[in-house]
Amino acid sequence: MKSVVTTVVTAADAAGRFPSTSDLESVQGSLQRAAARMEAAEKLAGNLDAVAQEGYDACIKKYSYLNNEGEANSTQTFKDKCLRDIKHYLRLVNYCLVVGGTGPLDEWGIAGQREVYKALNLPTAPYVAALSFIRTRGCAPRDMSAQALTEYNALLDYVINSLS
Ligand SMILES: CCC1=C(C)/C(=C/C2=NC(=C\c3[nH]c(/C=C4\NC(=O)[C@H](C)[C@H]4CC)c(C)c3CCC(=O)O)/C(CCC(=O)O)=C2C)NC1=O
Repeated sequence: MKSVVTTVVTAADAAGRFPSTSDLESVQGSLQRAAARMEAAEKLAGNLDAVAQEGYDACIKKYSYLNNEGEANSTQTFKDKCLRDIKHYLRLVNYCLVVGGTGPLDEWGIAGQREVYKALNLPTAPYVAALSFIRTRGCAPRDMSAQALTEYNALLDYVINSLS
């Protein structure tokens, strides 16, 4: 599993050197943000189903053609899979918050996603709409502290970007 520590150590290793001062500073910076990330992970986990549902509802409202016959939200199975996909992304965001790096998203969410959606003939814009809506909904201090929200939003931006 890739984390802030393994990323830095692997890079230094590959270059045949010990981690430099700036490598260590980046690890230290990440460790200092760990409390904020853990808070975000905990709050997200506690509310994940409701957050995913809101994102799903917003994206289907925006792209209501998806409900038409033959489209990707037209059957109960498809609806369930769509909501499940949004939950997958949120769960991966959660793992990234815990490990302090984008490894889980990169390896399990983003690698190959374009090919999968293309093969299944699924548009990515509704995913972007769902996650962007979710991005606008998080609110500090109501949902989590400002620092935690910054960490959470950065990962949402990262996924949104990968799908845009
Ligand atoms: C852990 C990371 C992970 C992701 C991200 C993931 C996505 C994912 N979504 C899939 C299907 C699917 N995903 C959707 C989703 C949608 N329907 C809509 O109207 C919208 C466009 C969209 C929701 C925003 C649908 C309808 C299918 C089934 C498509 C089909 O069978 O033709 C499939 C094919 C396998 C299956 O049917 O379960 C994968 C791999 N799987 C994973 O393991």
